[in-house]
Amino acid sequence: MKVAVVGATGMVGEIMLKVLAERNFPVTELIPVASEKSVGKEIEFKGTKYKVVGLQTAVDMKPEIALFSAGGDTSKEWAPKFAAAGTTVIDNSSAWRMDATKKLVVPEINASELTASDKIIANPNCSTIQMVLVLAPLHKKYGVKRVVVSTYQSVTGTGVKAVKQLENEYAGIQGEMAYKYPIHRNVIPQIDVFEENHYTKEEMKMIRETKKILGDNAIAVTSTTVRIPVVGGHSESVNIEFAKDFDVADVRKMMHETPGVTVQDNPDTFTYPMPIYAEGKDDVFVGRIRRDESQPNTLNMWIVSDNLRKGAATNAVQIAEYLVANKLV
Ligand code: 11C
Repeated sequence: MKVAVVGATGMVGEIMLKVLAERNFPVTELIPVASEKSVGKEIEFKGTKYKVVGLQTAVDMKPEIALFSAGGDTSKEWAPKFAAAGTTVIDNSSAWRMDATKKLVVPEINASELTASDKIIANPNCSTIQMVLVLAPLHKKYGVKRVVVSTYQSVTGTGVKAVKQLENEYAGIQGEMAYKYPIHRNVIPQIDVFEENHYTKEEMKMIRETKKILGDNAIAVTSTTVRIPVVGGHSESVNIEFAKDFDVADVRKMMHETPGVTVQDNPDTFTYPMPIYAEGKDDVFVGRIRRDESQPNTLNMWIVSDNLRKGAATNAVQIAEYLVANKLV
């Protein structure tokens, strides 16, 4: 496969290259793509050096697959150009996610919807992916009625500038700010811009994308998304009300059996998911599984995952793997 990675020098792009190599994706030719200021730079992939090229050069090279992580504006403009050249684009931005003509895919849940005519495929938001992976099997068995989620999100979700802000503040250095407020020794209850209803865009992504991926508009979701001074991954407190009653032991068993999910849940040994364990791993970790005793048919859980891995790069590469395995590219 001739594979282009658009945004190859960015934070997610670098992990995409790492994940492609780790999972031995059948890359015969790699095309690292970035903005004009990075063109000509060299990047290494599996021991071979490749020169970064610009977007038009990459389109002309007609890759079979292009993994995009270069922001919504680049995706809006360039994904259709790659698609017109016959490339299948897997896009990590929010540009196409809610477009009714595009599939929004978490492979373990809905890859079977993909066909060879899907030329632009959307990768969901990181905080959505880790939650829906856990919700999907529970929805099948018990019917999810309502989800209340509060997130504790890593600064890596914002990008290098935010990681630098945290490091600078930690070291007591004045530097550029990615956020309006200090993040070291702080918690910021705003991720992305505010929408008209006073929810943030990140919160609305969790609400809208969950319904689309699970294919059920009747699921009620409400979300509060919060940035915390952490780098290893996003954490989520999730409260789920089901249509039917459940057995906690059965929920735990289902979680053990769900591909891509690892259960870390033992109060006796103080075992629960944390970003320091999730960082650099592909799985979604779930723990603190317990009944919400305040109302019927309701469950509490704690979900943690490396937002740059399953929340972005790994999910995109898994979509590409599905396309290859099913001869859709
Ligand atoms: C964050 N979830 O943590 C965001 C980053 O729509 O893919 C990813 C934004 C997106 O800030």
